Amino acid sequence: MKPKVIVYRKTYDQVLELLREQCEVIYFESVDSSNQTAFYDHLKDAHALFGAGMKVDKDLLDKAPNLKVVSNVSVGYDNLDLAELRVRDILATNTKGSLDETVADTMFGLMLTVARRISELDQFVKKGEWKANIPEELFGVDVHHKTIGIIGMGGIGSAIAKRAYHGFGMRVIYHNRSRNSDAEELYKAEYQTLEDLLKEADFVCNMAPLTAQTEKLIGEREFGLMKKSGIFVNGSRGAVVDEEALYRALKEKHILAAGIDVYQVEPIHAEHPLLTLPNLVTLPHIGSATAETRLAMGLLAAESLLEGLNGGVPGTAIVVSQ
Ligand code: 8YV
Repeated sequence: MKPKVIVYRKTYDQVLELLREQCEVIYFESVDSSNQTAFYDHLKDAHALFGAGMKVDKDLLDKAPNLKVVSNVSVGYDNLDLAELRVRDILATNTKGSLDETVADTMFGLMLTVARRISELDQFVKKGEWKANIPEELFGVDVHHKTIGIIGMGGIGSAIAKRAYHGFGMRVIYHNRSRNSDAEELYKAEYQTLEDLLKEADFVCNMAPLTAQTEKLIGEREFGLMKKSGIFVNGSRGAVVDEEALYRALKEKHILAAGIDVYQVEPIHAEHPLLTLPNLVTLPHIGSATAETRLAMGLLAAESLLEGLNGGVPGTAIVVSQ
């Protein structure tokens, strides 16, 4: 009898084929009110869950008495109730290490777009407004040789530091739960308190994971500590930022500009005040969204799931069974 795996998010055929080698796969490209009953019916005898973003908490786990593995196709795992998983002896895994470079590319793209006003000037040309030499009021700011403050020096933060130090000659300062000696050695990264980082950085790049301790970590006080010439970018989770404080900081020009790829509520509502700000560049949570990387994430998540079902503890384990 093959173990039963529910896939609740669209993934690649190669990933499904890998899972089907050892499992019965119940595949939902997405789960919503139209198929939620079917999803819960299958959950009753499912041994593993595979997907990204679904809240896996007591309510859901009470409906899944046979669950052994939850495989997150994401590096973030704020959707998982780790205490409930641990007490039920359920292995949880993520896709750490498979998306660092791609997300770091996205964050640098966002930083450059904000700093050099690329979105705004693209529209300026396309609307036929380019009539003569560009006036200074449309100039952007330099990125190279400035100071980048990275909040969260994990795999993605380190990949950002690599680009900053080697690619743009930037000074790297960082704040993290613990010191990162590799980043300090490889990229001359300097550990700072959050307060000092916010005061010193020209670019503040948030990659802190969302936890009970980091919810609204960046709010009015923190934006107030930043330079008025400072640029803020967020690529981890929207809830790490107080969005009302971000709106006021940009509207009242306490900071120069910002770029965000993540939001407290996703998708962000078309009428949201943030979307009215000319000094904010927005992306639709595409940090890891390249076909190559999403396939690599899916294959890693599938391998982790299969290893877990076979009694192993993959390197991507977050919650190790007792
Ligand atoms: C998700 C992300 O993988 O990895 C994360 O934590 O936020 C994204 O890369 C994506 O949104 C779900 O497919």
